[in-house]
Amino acid sequence: MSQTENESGLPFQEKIVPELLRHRVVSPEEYMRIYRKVMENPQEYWESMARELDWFQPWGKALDDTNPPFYKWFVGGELNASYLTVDRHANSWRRNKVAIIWEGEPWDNGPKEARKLTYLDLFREVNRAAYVLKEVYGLKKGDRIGLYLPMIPELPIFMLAAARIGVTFTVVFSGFSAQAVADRMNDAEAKLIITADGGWRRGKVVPLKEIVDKALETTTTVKNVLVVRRTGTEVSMKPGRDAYLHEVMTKVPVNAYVEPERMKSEDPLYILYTSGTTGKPKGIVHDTGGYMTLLHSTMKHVFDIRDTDVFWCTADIGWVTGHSYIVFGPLQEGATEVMYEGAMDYPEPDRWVSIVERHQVSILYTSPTAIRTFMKQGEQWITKHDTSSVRLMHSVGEPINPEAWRWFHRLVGRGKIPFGSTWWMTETGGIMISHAPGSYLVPMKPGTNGPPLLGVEANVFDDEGKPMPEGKKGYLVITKPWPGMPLTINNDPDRYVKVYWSKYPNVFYVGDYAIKDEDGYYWILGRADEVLKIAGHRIGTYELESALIQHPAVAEAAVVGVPDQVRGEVAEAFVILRSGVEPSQKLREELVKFVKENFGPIAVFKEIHFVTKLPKTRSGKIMRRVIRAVATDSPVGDVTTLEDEASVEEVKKAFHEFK
Ligand code: 6R9
Repeated sequence: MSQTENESGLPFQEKIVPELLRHRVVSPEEYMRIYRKVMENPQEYWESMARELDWFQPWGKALDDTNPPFYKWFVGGELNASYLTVDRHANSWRRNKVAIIWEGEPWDNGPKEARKLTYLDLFREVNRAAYVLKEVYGLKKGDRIGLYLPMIPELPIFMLAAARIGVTFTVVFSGFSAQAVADRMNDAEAKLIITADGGWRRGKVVPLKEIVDKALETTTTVKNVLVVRRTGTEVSMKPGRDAYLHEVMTKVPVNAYVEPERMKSEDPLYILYTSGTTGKPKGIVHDTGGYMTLLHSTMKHVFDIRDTDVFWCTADIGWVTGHSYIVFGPLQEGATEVMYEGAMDYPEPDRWVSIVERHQVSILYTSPTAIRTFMKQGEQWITKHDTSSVRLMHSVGEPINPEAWRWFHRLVGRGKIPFGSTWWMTETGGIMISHAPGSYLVPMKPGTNGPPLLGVEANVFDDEGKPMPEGKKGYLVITKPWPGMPLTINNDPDRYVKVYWSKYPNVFYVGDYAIKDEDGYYWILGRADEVLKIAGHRIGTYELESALIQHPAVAEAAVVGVPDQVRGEVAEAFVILRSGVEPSQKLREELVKFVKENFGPIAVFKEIHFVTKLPKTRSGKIMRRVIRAVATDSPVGDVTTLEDEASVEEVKKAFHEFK
């Protein structure tokens, strides 16, 4: 079955099938009218969303803004995220409804291992896991734990178990290496880390336990390691410190019940580390009440979630997208969702299409990088399967180029279903700017993010904080507090104020470039700072530079992002070697390998160039703007603040030698 684009000659937006959907198709003007009405009192809107959750204790005030920017939502309210996602459904007609359809990686024309967990199963597993945390490890409200697990059901189960007893968790993406694990455990002061003997990824075992052992050489607070047996790989177990989950579980009653803690709305739920412009990753702390409210609102309006749906967010739980739209968002709605281990396109490019077909996925949430990879592999892998169950799609993580949008919309969206690009970030907790097929849907335009959601006030500012005219590029900002916003940066409230709330008074500075068009749609163009999005993974240039200079051959390094056809962006490094070290192709390869081992395999370099000088200001700061201009063949602009102009020539020469 192959369709041609626009076969009816109609523009995409008129080909939507309204009978499948709950939304009203509205014109941009009509949407803006509804939006402005809501924005006369956004707190009232957010309260109407919050009321649809189950609270142990209702809140008093919707927003406490007495100590900006440390806003608190739904003050006085009490609730529990584990209760909302698990108990609520296990105690309802959804008890025997499937919550999670899980497929593991060893894959041979289908999964070798698969699990289906109903809401009752999930309730039991989460309670038993909470019992382990509470009774075996003695953890209590306010303690912190780390999770370094592959994409197996134990990961959401332990997240929910921690939330149940008020333990704040921090998940480390399983593609990060020992240093990242150690830094995060130390900053979060984690007492326990839960990991696995390994995880499958593209036919190889990721040695998670081994990495944890290395990380624990430099951690100060971690007392215990709990190990899930996943791959059966032989790992070393330190007596008194390490234990296997299945052994611990033999002591836990099948029907263990652990009372969910009454959490205050503003109590932290989790910490998630994310990259910024300088320094080590920031531990973004999310609250409970505001966060769960934003997720409910977006599951309803952006995803139009219903009991008949099979929801599939293809992200990894190690990133915020997985926290919000695999764990807390869909489960709070009592949805049936798909979760998978490994890669979407391994061992065959159509693994993901086979998942869609076999489970009749109806809502698909994926990334531009994934779509561009599928484009390269060819549409025959998609048309081989029936994907007509899909009724709604969105992408996330990076800007989507119109070609990729059109291609995917034609092939999987049959040229007619709603397909948006949801803009948000770790800090926002959930989606902020997006098409909303669950309520009012404005016509789609390939590549856009659409208008801000109801309740969210955004803008595009110039350097002085004046709104940019339509069609002009500026800095994306959020101008009103929203539920789901960070509580703070862990251990560093000053940094929270400085990074997000200091460029403009009382306005949240995002760090993205954007354009607002004549219809009020936003087009987010990419980061305005030293943050890369490699295949949608957020990585600071600073982190890659630090990884490079740990190599004994490297004296200095500057990393910039350059465009890449599939991954959106990749890194390009300019390296000064220590005296006496000779540049060579072998060394280049060694450095790439070194960074992958020491930072993580998600670091993808286009090239590593050797130079003897880097463009710096007189105060010694590397001018990445100049380097990026060279690496993207664009004009270098003003270089009057440079210490040594010859450095630019040298970077140019190095770049052109290896283009
Ligand atoms: C959810 C997530 C945040 C950064 C953000 C922006 C980019 C995310 C986007 C998008 C254009 C979209 N980004 N979604 N850019 N269109 N639909 O990705 O969080 O990892 O914190 O990254 O991702 O640059 O600033 P996070």
